[in-house]
This record gives sequence, structure tokens and C-alpha cells, in this order.
Amino acid sequence: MGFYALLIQKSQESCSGIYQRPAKRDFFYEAICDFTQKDWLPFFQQWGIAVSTNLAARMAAQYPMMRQKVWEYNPITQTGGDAPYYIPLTRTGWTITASTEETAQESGAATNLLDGSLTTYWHSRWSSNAGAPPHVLTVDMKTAQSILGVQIAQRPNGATGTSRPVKNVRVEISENGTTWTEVAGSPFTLQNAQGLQNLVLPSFVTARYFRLTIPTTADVYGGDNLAALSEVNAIR
Ligand SMILES: [Ca+2]
Repeated sequence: MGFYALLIQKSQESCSGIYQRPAKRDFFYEAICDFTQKDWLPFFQQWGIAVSTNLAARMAAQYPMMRQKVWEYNPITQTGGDAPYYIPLTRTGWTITASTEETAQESGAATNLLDGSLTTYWHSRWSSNAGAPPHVLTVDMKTAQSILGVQIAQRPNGATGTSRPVKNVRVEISENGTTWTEVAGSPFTLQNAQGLQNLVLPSFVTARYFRLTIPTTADVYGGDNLAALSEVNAIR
């Protein structure tokens, strides 16, 4: 039986009393997850179709995530949709600290890394006491999270450029903010390009904190002491 036939059958059997749109959306979400044995939350998020938090948590626990960008598939050319997709975490309540940040001569505070805007950025301190790397950014997610990596964006400059772009970054995780473990694959090399970049781990890890270290001057493009980034998040 194909998916649409199953959907119709199941809705007739168990869904005849449904009249509220949220319930219909949840029904469709759960049905496609059950049919494919995958969690289709990314698809619904990309289409702007809200589903209930409780159901999303249940599907996430029950099925592996639908990782392909199926919403990019073009049925006319029968191409696209193959790229992997990762969900950025919701950063509400998160805090971040930096070993260095410029707040005297520009708005380069590390908190700009958590605001969802690619145009606001963290900048290492330069107005006085400009230090050389290592530069360290420590994120507190407030509760233990199961994550599959880190998402970072360089500070953009103009239409396509970057400013003080970071080349290599060490990624460590911690349960208590004191004892740190470097993740598999670290250090990661970032692209010198605009937009969000995913640093993907080979498997999920659980941690409350993660920190990024730019170890040396050679780990900044151009061999600069100064560095900047515009966004930091974790992904799952
Ligand atoms: Ca930002």
C-alpha cells in the first residue's frame, strides 16, 4: 500500500472526529513518520507547518531523523534533495562567555553569537590589550543536550566576503563546565565563506557545555591575532 492510500485509510479509521487544524497536522506528521520509520520534523519545519512539541519529542525518540533535504527535491528535473540536514537547537536561555571580546570600540560581544543574526558578531578585543590566540568561547546550554555537532558562521563582510575569518577551531564538550573532552574530528577546519557551517560529529554526544578554541594565530585565516564569528549553535 502506498503512503497516500495508507493515510486515507488511517484517517477514516481513527481520525473522523478531528476538526482542529493542529490535530490534523499532528496526524499527518505521525503518519508519515510511522510509514517511513523516520522523524520528518525537518520537513515540517522547512514548510512552516507547526507540530506539537510532545509529538515531536516522541517521534525523535522513536525514529532516526529524516536527514535528507527532501524539500529541495525538484520533481520536474528529478534532482536535488540529497544533501544532509541538521536541526539547529533552540538557544533560549543559553549563555556564552569569551576569553576576549571587543565592547569598547564596537559591539563585538560574544552574546552576539547566540542572537540568530548573521550581521551581529563576536570580535576579539582590539581597542586595547589585544591578545593573541588562544581565543576561547564557552557556551552553556543550561541543560544536558544530545548533539551531533556545532554550527558556526564567519563574520560576513559585504556581499560575499568575510572579516577576521577563523580557519581552525577545537571543539570540546563538558557536563560540568570544568572537565572537558575534545570531540571526535576536532580540530575542524572552517570554510572561509559566508553562511552557516556544520561541524558534524560521527555520532551523538551528550553535554551541557561546549567550547570553541581558536588555538593559535595560524588558526585564523591570514595569520591574524584578531578573530571574529557571527553565530554559534549546536545541531542535532
Ligand atoms: Ca549573531
